[in-house]
Parts: sequence; structure tokens; C-alpha cells
Amino acid sequence: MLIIEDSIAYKHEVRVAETQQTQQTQQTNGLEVVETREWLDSLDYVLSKGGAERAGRLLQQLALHARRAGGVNLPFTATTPYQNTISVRQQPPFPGSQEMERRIKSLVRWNALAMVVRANKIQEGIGGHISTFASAATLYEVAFNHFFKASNESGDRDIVYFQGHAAPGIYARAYLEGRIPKQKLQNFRRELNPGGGLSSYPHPWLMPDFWEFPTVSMGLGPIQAIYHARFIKYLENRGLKTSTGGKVWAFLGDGEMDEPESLGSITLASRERLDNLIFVVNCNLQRLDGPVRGNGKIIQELEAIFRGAGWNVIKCIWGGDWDSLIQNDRDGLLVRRMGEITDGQYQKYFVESGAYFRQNFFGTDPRLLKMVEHLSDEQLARMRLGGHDPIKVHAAYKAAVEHTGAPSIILAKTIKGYGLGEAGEGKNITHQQKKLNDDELQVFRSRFGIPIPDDELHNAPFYRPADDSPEIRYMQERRKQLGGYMPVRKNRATPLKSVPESHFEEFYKGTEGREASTTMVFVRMLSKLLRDPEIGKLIVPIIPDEARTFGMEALFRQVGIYSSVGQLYEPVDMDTLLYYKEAKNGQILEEGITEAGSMCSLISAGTAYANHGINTIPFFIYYSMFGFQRIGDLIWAAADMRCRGFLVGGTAGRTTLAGEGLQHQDGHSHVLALPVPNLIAYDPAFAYEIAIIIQDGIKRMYVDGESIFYYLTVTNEPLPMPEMPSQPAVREGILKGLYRYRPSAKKDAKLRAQIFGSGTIMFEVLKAQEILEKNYSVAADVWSVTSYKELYRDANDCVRWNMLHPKETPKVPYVTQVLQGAPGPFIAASDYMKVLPESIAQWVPGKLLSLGTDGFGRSENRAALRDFFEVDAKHIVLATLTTLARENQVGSDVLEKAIRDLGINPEKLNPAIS
Ligand SMILES: Cc1ncc(C[n+]2csc(CCOP(=O)(O)OP(=O)(O)O)c2C)c(N)n1
Ligand SMILES: [Mg+2]
Repeated sequence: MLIIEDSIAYKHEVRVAETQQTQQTQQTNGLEVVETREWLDSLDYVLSKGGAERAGRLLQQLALHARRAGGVNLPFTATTPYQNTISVRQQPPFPGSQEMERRIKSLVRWNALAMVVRANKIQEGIGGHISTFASAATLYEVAFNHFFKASNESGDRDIVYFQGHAAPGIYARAYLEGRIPKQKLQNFRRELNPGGGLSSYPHPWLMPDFWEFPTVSMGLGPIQAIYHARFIKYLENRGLKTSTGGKVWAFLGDGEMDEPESLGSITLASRERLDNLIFVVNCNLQRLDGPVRGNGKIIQELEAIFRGAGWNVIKCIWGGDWDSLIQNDRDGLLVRRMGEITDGQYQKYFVESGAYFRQNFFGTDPRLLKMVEHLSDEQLARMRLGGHDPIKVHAAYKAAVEHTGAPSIILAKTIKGYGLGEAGEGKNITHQQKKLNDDELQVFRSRFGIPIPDDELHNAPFYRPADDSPEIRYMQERRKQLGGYMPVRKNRATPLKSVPESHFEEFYKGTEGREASTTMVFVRMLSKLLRDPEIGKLIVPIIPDEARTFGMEALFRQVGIYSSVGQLYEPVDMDTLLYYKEAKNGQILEEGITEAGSMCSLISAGTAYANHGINTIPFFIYYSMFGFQRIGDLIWAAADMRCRGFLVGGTAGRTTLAGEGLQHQDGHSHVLALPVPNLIAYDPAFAYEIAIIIQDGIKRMYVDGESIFYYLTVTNEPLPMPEMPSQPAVREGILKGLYRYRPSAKKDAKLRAQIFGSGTIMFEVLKAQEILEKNYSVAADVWSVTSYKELYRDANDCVRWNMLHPKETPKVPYVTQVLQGAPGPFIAASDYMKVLPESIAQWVPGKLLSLGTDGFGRSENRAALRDFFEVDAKHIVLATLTTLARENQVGSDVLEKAIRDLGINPEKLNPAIS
């Protein structure tokens, strides 16, 4: 198709050039004119006899020949002329009733607008958006009536990412379909009002039966759609999903395309030949403040980018009103004029009169003026754009759906705030428009023919015709034909059975003195789970080019790296045991260096239970520093989507990752994990803790169906993994966040203390316990804190409940319960910021002193780092003595001596600020 347009475009250009030449040097170039005409006629002949493909091949051959024979290099062009990609001749007939669909669309428009206007009349400043959907109504309605398949012939379904700010339109349609009651519509953006309301934007957390994808943080929709489309192919290639043919649609704003996430992964889509993916960009030429590209052309810019990336680009710029003008544009004058106008100027035409349009656009050339002399100013002003013309939109969608071998993008030109007239159509303020006065409501009502009398307009009432009205019957019938309503979110999977305990038993025993890092432990556990006959195939290991960093390369061979084409080369390490094996049914998603892409894969796999009825269990293993800090908003989206799975922050800890320095040493990801409400975060120290956590995690998410996901830090310091203590409370303690790991044997010592350790710093705590006992006669109990976040959550829950139930027996936070009666002050040491233990300080029954790693990392070895950050054994000893001194149990002279004996420099730099 592009080839045809190219050839047409080429002909236009040639004709334009020809016209110019003709004017300048008519006589001398007369021969050239004839020659050109002959070539064009020949091409027309080939086109009519051999078709577009043959003509395309011929042009390619010509270009090749010209280069070889005469060194002719055609100038590079990434764009085609500013015209529709699909010409009138190629346009398929519209398969529905245009009139009926126009009426339905008007009803949707009205109710979407009424929803926002009403909400703001009742509650000043509650917000909402009118103009985004107003510009996109045709794009959605054509899709709802003819394309969005809730179920196709093979039982598959389409997946749709709705543009977040278009939510009112999607609610309005669901209201007309009878799926959302009027009361909820009235409570748009008032979710806490009696009877419940509707969330401002798509949020599966808030409307778990309706919305599937949170899209309103712009840029996250497009990148997720790409990885979702790829994940669908992964499921199919691995035989986990049998039904096929569903499409992933992503409806996006043209302003949104500036987000790096929108464009950053588009080559993955073409590389993977994702013909199940369709982007629809609503090119209303505006974003929030003003034009997207006032001085340029967003459609052309996006065309160049996506064509360059190998996508099938379909431009839908001009509506049917332009067809005859374009067809009669023999000399390409009109298309040239269309191409030279900037978007800022086009926007001006949207708000100006037909006379202005005539004079400013066509008035530059008498021949252009002549082309439109049969049209009145009013007709000129109403010339529809492609994105508002159902026939053009239908043609574009059909071409995209039928395209094979590459993803498609539709660039549809529209007017922001379409139909709002003076209230905002095409104006810079339109994005923020939420209120319409009575006159403006009247104009909108009349323009779209909504049967609401003038005297009722003031309150912007909703309007829904009776169930048996032709409009409602038509729209219901269309959805029935397409398999049901959309969007609908539900859990489409059946729960898994519990994973056998036997997979984890080896880890309860420890390593019997051998050293192993928790990363090694985790990888071993993962490879065992991968072998499980039930859940093994459901596990999705996701790695952004760090498998070797984490010692995971053995998995390459064990389960293979997913590649949609298999392995087309002989890997360089073929003769080794652990060679780089790519396979069509490979299980590992080796994403390359993209944490954002990997996170999107985790989201796709972690929501497949709802989207595809498949309980895939993702493990995304990455450098912990590049998680929350870099892709925090995607993690937030995962939480909103009720995503399941495990984020595994590898090489974690500010002082445990030696040598790497400031950029890589993570001492705060657990702090950044605090805000995500349904994320369970653990910083385990021992192999058996990881075993308990993962086992319980799989159970809670995939057996019990809880809407939670996990963050687990693992480290790369080889340490001897101990056996799990036999007390039954240990298991519960690990999961709740705290248990006594090694009590002091000297229960009757005079000086007592309680020390919390987490992650690898636990081993420093254990060393400190020995020094304290041997050199300072302090008997300290050591506690393992696996999750400050869990302790904090539980304690807050108790405090809140107690506040609200003053007459009931107060609940005691878990942390207080288990520490009750533990003698002495409390000291906490972790590889994370001091604020993490301090978050639970008020529920610790005694004074707490927290040691942590606030500040920038350094390139150094572990011992030097722990000294610098003051989290090594000697600082833990000093902290313990200091807390005892505060309670007057030891004197300051003991502290001074200890500082000397332990070799601590009291004048050293403060790591938190240096
Ligand atoms: C990441 C992010 N940044 C900023 C916003 C605030 N915002 C909401 S809509 C909007 C403009 C959207 O323009 P466009 O993508 O062109 O959509 P349109 O409404 O024009 O269809 C902005 C800046 C947001 N929602 N997400
Ligand atoms: Mg826009």
C-alpha cells in the first residue's frame, strides 16, 4: 500500500516539478515534459495491468539501475505526502448503518460531556476531560461497532489500551449498553459517594470488573502494549495459549508520543513482527498547553519515526469531503499546499471561518482558489478530517487488522474538543474545559441532535433511549456479534495447586559451612521450580541482560532463551555446556538492556491470569538500583493492575555490592518500596528465609488469589547459609517480618541488648554479638528482620483500629508482641537507609538506635564500605554500648575506650552528606 502511495506521491512531485519547470523554461524543456509524461503513462499502464506490487518492484528496479548505471541517488525520504495512505479507490464499503452509528456516537458524546459538566456543577473543581474523547469519538465508535473483538472465531480476544483521558466516553458507552447505572455516572470522580462512583481514569485497582490497563500515566500504555503483544506470541510459541488471532490495540494521544516510553521500544515490535499490535494515535495536534508541533507536523514526524522502525504506517488525514478535490488535483498543487502548512496554522483553521480558510489556505494560488470555487464558506469550514470520518477510519482499521508481518500504526487527524464550538473546539484551553454554560450546552445538544428540551438543559441530564430503541438495539447487536462488551476485566484463570514443600527442603538445611550468596540460592531455587511438572512451564524468568551477573547462565541451556524465530546462527559458545541457546519455545525472556521493557514483560506475565486465563509466574531479576529508582511508575502501574509475580533486586545493598560505587550501590530500594500498597517487600539474610518467602508468595498469589506482588532483595556476597531454627514461630516470623534468630546463651548477664539484622548485614550483627559478649560482657539477642515494611504495615493497622474502636481491647502490633519483655535497648543494622528501621521505632518497646547506609556509595571493598557507612560489626558494638550508656548502664569512659579499641576514627567523614 505504501508503495502505491509512494508512487502516487512521486508522480505528484514530478508533476509539481514539471509544472514549475514548464513555467520557467517552457521551450527548452519541452522535450523533458514529453519524456516525463511518457514515463508516467507507462507507469500508469503497469499499475493498471500488473497492480501495485508490480509497479513497486519496477520502481525499485529502476532506482537500482539508476544508481548502478549513472550514480543517481534518490534523496532519502522517510515520509509520504500529507495525504491518506488509503486512497478512495482502495476504500472498502462501510459495513454498517452510518446514520445509526452517527446517532449512537452522538449519544455517547452527549453523555460523556454531561458526566464531566454535571460533576463540576455539583462539585466545583472535581475535574475531568471533555475534549480528549470529543476528538476521539469516531475512532472509538468505529472500533466498538466493527473491530474490538471480545471473542473471535478461535476463542481469542482483543486487548484494548484506552487513552486515559478518554475515560468519560468509555463510561458513557457502557451506560448506554446498560452496564453502568446512572447513579455511578452521577458520581463520576466521586468514588466515595454513597452507591460508589467512577474512577477518574482507567484503574483496575478501583474498578476491577471494568478497567484492565492503567494508561493515564502517559507513555506507559504504548510500551506495555508492545510487550503485551510480544508476550502473547511468547505464550503461543510456548504452547501455553492455543487460541489465536486477537489484536492488541493502543489508543494514544499525539502529545503522549513525546514520552520516551512511547517510542523507546517500537523497534522490538517490528523486529518481532508483531502484526497483532495496532497503535491508534489521535492526532488532534494539541496537548495540554497548546499545539504538539505548532511549527512542524506531528503526523509526518511520527510517520518518519515509525516507518523507519519498520512499522506499517497508515495515515488517515482527510475525510471524504476532500476526496473529489484530491482526485482532481492533477498537478499536485493541493497536496503540496497541504504539506507546507504547519500544525499550528491548521489549528487556526479549525477555529476560523470558512472565508479565512479560503483566503489563507487556498488563496496563495489562483488555481487552488479555483478548485474550491464551487464550495461555500460554510461548506469549506465543515470539511471533515479523516479521524472524524467513519468510512476513512474503518478503512484504516481494516487495513491494519489485515496487515501481516509488522505492527501497524494509524495516525488519525482530528480536532481537539470537536463539537464544543465556542466552548473550546480546537482552542488552546480546550484540554482543561470542564464547564459549559447553558448556551454552549444548547449548541452542543442541537449539533448532535439530542432530544433534551431547553428547559432541562441546565443540569446537563444524561440521556439514554429505551432498551428497545433502534439505537440501543443496534449497539447491543454489534457488540453481540463481536463477542460481548468491552472493557471487561475478570480473573480468567483457575487457581493453582500449592507447590510441593519438597522443592524447598534443601534450603531449610543450609549449606553446612559452604559459602553461598543469596543470589546463588535464589537461582538454584528458581531452577528447581522450573523443573516442577506442574508449575515449571508457567514460570517466566525475565532478565535485562544481567544473567551472568547473577550466575544464571546455566538456565540458558536448561530452559532456553525465547526467540520467535528460534536460533538462526551457530552460537559462538556452542561447544560449551552452557551455550547461549535461543529457541522458539525458550522460556527465558532475555530482554536486553531495558528495565522498562522487562518490567512490561513482568506486567504481561503477572496479569495473564486475568487477561488470558494463564497463571504465568514471572520472576524479574535485575540490578536493584535500576528498579524502583528507574522504573518506579511502571511498578506503580503493576500494583494498580493487580499484577502478580516477583521483582528480584539483585546485587542489592549499599555495602554488599563491592567496587561498583555511587551509581550501582543500592541502599534505598526498600524505602522506595514502602509507598506501593500491595507490594510485599523482603530483605532476607538466609537461604531458608528465601525458601519460605517464595513458597508463601506463590501460595498467596496463585493459590489464594491475593492481589499482591513481591519485592525480594538478593545479594552477591558468599556466606555460609545456616540451618533454619526449629522453633515453629520462625516460619511465621519470617513472613511477618521479624523473629529471634540467635538468642544470647547468657540469659542472666547484667548487660542485655537486642540487635536487629537484615540481609547480609545480619552477618556483621552476628559478629558484633560475639564481640559484645566476649569483650564487653554484653549479652545480646539477635533478631532477623526480613521485612520492615510488613512490620510497619501491621503496626499501623493496629494503631488505626485502636483509634476507631476505643472501647475494645486494643490490638498489639506484631513487632511489640514479639519484643515484649526482651531486655535492654534495641539496635538495628541494615544495608538500607536508617529511616527503614526507624519506621517501626515507636512500636519497639524500648529505645531504638538505627544504623544504615544513608548517602552516596563508593567504589571500595565490602569491609571499607561497611566501615565508611558505619554498619560493620565494630560500629554495631559501639552503637550497642552507646545505647547502654544512654540508659546509664555503662559509663562514657567505656565508650571512649571502645572507640579506641575497635579502631574507629571519630573524625571520619559523615557518609550521609559526603
Ligand atoms: C506522565 C504524564 N505526564 C503528564 C500528564 C498530564 N497530562 C494529562 S493529559 C496531558 C496532555 C495530553 O495530550 P495528548 O497526549 O495529545 O492527548 P489528547 O488529550 O490531546 O488526546 C497531560 C500533559 C500525565 N497524565 N501523565
Ligand atoms: Mg493531542
